[in-house]
Amino acid sequence: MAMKKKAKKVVKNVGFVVLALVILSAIVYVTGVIIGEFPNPLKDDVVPEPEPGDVIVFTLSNGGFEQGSTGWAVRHGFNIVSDVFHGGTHSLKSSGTYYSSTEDPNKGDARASWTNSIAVSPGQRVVASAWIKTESSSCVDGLRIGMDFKDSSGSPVKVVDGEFVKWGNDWTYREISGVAPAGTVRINLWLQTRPYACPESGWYDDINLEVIEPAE
Ligand SMILES: [Ca+2]
Repeated sequence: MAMKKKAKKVVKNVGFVVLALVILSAIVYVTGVIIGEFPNPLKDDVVPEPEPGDVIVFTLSNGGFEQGSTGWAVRHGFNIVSDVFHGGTHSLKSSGTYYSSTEDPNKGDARASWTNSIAVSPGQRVVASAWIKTESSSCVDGLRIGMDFKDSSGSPVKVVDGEFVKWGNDWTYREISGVAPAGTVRINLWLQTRPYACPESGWYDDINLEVIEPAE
C-alpha cells in the first residue's frame, strides 16, 4: 500500500515539474517573439542562410540613383536630388503628396518602384536592402521598402513589407528577404512613404536587390 502511495506521489511530482517546464517554455517563447529574438511563425519568413554554391542570377542596377531615374518609376511625391545622398552624389527624395484611389483613380500609386519586372522562379531567394534618411516629424510610420511576389496573372502570391524607418532618423539600413513561393514568375520592388501627405521629406539611396538561385 505504502509503495503504491509513494509511486503515486512521484508521478504527481513529475507531472508538476513537466507542467512547470511547459509553462516556462511557453513564457520564454512568447517573450522571445515579442522582443524579436525568435521568429514569429505567423509573420516572419524563414529564409535560409547563404550556402556555398548559391548563384546570384540578378543584381539591381542604379540602386544609388547615380544614373537619375533610369530603371525607376519616379511618381508624384518623388524626385532625384543631389544635395542629400548616402553614396555617390544623388538620392531619391520623397516629399508629401496627395493620393486617393477613389477620388483620383488616374493619378497612380504614390509609391516609387523599380519599373522593370524582375524574373524570379519558385524556390529562389530574394534579398533587398536600402539606406533611408528621414526628417523629424510628428507623422506616424515613415519610409520603407517592400516587394510583391507575383504570379503570371499579376496577382501577388506573397508580400514582404519592410520595417519603417520612422520619421527623424539619420541614414538607417534596412534589409528584407523572402523565398519565392510556388507560382511566382516575377517580383515588384517598391518604396513607400507613409503617410503620403506627411509634409516632411525622406530619402532613399544605395538600394540593392539580388535574386539568388540556391545551391543544389
Ligand atoms: Ca546615391
